[in-house]
Amino acid sequence: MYAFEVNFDGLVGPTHNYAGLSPGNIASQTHGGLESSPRQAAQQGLDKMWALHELGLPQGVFPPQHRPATELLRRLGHRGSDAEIVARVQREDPWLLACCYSASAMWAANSATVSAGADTRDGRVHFTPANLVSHLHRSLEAEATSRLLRQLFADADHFCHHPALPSLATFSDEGAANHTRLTPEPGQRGLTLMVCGSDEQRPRRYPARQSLQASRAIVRQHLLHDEQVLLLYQNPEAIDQGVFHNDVICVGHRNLLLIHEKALLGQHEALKRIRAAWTADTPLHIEQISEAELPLAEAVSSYLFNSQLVTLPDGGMALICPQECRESAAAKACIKRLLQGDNPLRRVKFFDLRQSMHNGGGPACLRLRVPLSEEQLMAMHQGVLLDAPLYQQLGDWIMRHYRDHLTPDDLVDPELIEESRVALDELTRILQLGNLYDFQR
Ligand code: SUG
Repeated sequence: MYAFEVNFDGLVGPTHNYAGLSPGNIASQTHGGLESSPRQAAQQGLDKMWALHELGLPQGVFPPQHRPATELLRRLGHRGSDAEIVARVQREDPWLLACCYSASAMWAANSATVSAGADTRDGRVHFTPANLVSHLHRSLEAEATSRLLRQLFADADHFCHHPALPSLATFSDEGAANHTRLTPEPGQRGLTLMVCGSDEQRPRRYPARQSLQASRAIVRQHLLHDEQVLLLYQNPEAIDQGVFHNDVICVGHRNLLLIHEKALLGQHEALKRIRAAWTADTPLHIEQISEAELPLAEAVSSYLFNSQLVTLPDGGMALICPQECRESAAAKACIKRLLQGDNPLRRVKFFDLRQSMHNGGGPACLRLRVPLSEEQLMAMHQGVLLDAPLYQQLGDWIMRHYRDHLTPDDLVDPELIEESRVALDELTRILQLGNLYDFQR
C-alpha cells in the first residue's frame, strides 16, 4: 500500500501580531510589542508550502481561525458591538484583547495529535485536537480545530475523531509538537514517541506544556499497540532554556531521528529504548548533536531542530530549515556534517519564515503531518490540497486582504474586524469549505 506523510500548513491569519503571550518561548518574549507584517507572514508560509509542492510532495492548507475571538469577551460579560467591546477591553485589559487577536492557529503542529492507520488497531487515522490549556490565546483554538479536522477528514470508514482532552493542566496537551513517528515506510507500522514533562523533575522557570496524563490518554484512545509506543520525558534544563516543545530540540521522520543531546531526561537510556523497540530490517539512524557542536541556546536561536525532514520522490531526505540556520556557524557546521554522514539526508533548503520565527514558530511548527494511504488521501476534502491555481489564488487573496503593517495599537481599529471577516469569508469559497466560520452561520 502506497502511503504519504502529508504536510498541512497553517495559513497565517490577517491579525498576525507580536504580543509577547508565551513565557518560556524566548522569541515571543523578545518580540512582544513590535510591529508585524501579516502580509509577509502569510506569503512566507505560502511560499514554503509551494516549495514543498514543487519538490513533489503533497501539501495541504489549514485556513486561519477567525479573530478577534469576541465570543470569549462576551462570555466574560462584555456587551455592545464588537467594535465597542474591543475598544473597552483594549483600555481595561490589553493582554486579554491580544489573546483574542492572536493568529496562533498558524502553528499547526500544535493543532492535534494524529496517528497513522498503520499504527492503530482499527486501521483508521485517529485525530485528537490539542486543548492547548497552558495559554489562553492558544486554548481558544481547540474548538475550531476540532470542527475543521472533522470537516476535512469526514469519512468515518477512514478517519476517527476524538474530542480534545479535558481543559485542565493535568491533561495539558500541545499536539504533534511532542509526538514523533518513526517508521521504515510510512505505510508500515511505526514507533510512536510521546514526549512530555516529568512530574518528578520539573523545570524551575517555565512550565512543561505536555503532561504525561495527556500523552497516555491519547495512546489509549488512538488504539495504539502498547509495544510500539515509548513515553519519554523532556529535559527540564532544556525547558528552562526555551525548549517549550520537544520539536524545538528534536525532529524525526521515517528512519531518521535528529536530536540534541540535552533534549530528554536520561537521554542515553531513552535512546537505548528507542533502538531496542525498532524491529524493522531497515536501519534506524539516530543523529545526536552534542552541546559542544551546538550549544542549547544556539539550538533554540537557530531553530535547527525545528526543521522539517521530508522524503523526496527519489527516496532521499531533505531538511527544510529556517534561514536563521544559515546565520549560525555552528548550525551550518551541523548541517554539513549531517549531509556527509551515514544517514538518508541528501539535501537542505533554507526558508525565510522570519515573521513566524519571531513568535517562536519555525518550519516544523507551521505544519501538521497526516500520514495517509492513497485511498485516504482521495477520501479527504480535496479543496485544501495545494496546486498551481490554488497557490496563485491564495497569493492574490493575501495581497488583496492583508495589511503590510500591524502594531499592538492597531488591534483597536474596528476596520481590522471587518477586514478579517471579509477575507475569511472569501477564503472559504476558495477552499470550498462552505460556512466554516461561526460568523457565516
Ligand atoms: O505556543 N507562539 C507559539 C509558538 C508555537 C510553536 N510551535 C511549535 N513549537 N510546535 C507558542 O508559544 C506567541 C504569540 C505571541 O506572543 O504573540 C506564540 O503563541
